[in-house]
Amino acid sequence: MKHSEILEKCGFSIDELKHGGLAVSTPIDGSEIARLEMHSVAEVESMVKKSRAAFAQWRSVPAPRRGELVRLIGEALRAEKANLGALVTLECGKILQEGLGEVQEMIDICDFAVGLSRQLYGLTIASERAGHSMRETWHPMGPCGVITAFNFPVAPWCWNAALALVCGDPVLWKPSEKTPLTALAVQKICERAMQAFGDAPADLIQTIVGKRDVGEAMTTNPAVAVVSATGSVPMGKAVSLEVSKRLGRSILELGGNNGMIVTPSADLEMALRAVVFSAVGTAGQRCTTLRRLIVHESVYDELVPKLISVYENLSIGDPLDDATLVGPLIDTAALDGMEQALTQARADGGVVHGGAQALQELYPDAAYVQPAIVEMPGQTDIVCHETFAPILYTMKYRSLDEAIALHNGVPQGLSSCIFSTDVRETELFLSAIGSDCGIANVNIGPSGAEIGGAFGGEKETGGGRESGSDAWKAYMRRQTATINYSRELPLAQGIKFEF
Ligand code: UN1
Repeated sequence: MKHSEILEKCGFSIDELKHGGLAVSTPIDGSEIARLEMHSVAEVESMVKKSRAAFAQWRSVPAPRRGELVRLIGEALRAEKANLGALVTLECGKILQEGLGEVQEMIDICDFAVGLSRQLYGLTIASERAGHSMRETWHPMGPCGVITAFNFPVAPWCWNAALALVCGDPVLWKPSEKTPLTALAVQKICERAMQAFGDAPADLIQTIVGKRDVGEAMTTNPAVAVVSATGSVPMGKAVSLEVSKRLGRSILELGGNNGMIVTPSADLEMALRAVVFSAVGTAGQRCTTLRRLIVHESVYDELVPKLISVYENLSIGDPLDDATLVGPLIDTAALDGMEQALTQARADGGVVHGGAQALQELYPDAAYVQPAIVEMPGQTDIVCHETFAPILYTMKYRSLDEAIALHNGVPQGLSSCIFSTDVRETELFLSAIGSDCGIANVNIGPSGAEIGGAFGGEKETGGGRESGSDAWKAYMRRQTATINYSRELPLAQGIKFEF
């Protein structure tokens, strides 16, 4: 499909993509596909005001009715899956299967949120006083600002937005400046859904186009009650500082440096398949990408050479082509980052397999690479650093305790997994002295999480949880009510206060 055709199918007219200071290019060949007007800081201030006005109405709409809007958004996404999936591929370079998978995550979280809209349950609590009852109620919080990264340009927005909307919070979206088109396409879809809904408040869902300054204008505004940010650790630290300065609430989903432990009892065929998908998928640009493979010394020589030969035959190329498994990196800066990491790994004694730039003649302005496997003598600093590229560091271990220590010995704590058929090993990995990550899998790679679980992790990953389970609570304020239905006024803690 032609690039312009993908844009047209997502509802863009050629004219609206011609003017403005933000140039958007496709990582497929590095060519410019659009120019967009950017919002100014003053415009963002007025958008936040409008969001606040939308909140005044939306919070009074019954939650199941709010769920109806999310149902309509989910339906519209179902209808647009093929078009939006292709735009994800065009704008961020992930292969079409993964572009479609990302839209599927949006649809799934909408379904989840619709059910949730009838289940925003609070507790009832036993009161210590006679004739008293206590209960917790969850109320809407206020406008929710969502910052998203280029590598998952649409799904993380939807994990946040679908929950925020049923929770009664309007949404302001600041997408990565590298992927504003997918955001604007989703905004168009939401606008159609809001029209079908009928009486959604104006400006319930808004998208901010621009760079860091407009993101900051949103983040620092005290009217934005919740800020949810996905991206790099430096970005997350900046957001967290700004939001805490005003004692706002932030939800952070930042870097990962995800590991897999392969034990002697592992099914190595399964492990191999899981490694390839999770290390090479999205060209190593998922926050859940497998970056560290920690293999027992007795099976290392069986697994790693096979892996190296699979890597030699991976199809690298145009991500819109069905046969491709590895698309481009987002830009040449990412390529530089990969090359620097490989140079450092070699200096640390690592043996690099693959890792060269690919398809340079065909795409001189793009950044295609052969995924790399680097056999490391130990977990040096570069292994502890998240390089957003397809580099898989391999290391050997002797005892499971040593493997777990290596595994946890990095600053990030997002996702993790163990391949083993020994229940003692797998349960230890999942126990309090096992993996220290927010996600811990058994016989599944670290990437490709389902939306039903809470998504996020500890340490430099930021501690936030999005998507499933009870992540919705972060988008609401909890109110504790104590109700006295007696004719007395006893004080708690048995305090006497007679006058
Ligand atoms: C991300 O890279 O920011 O588990 C999100 C996964 C996807 C989400 C990745 N469901 O890999």
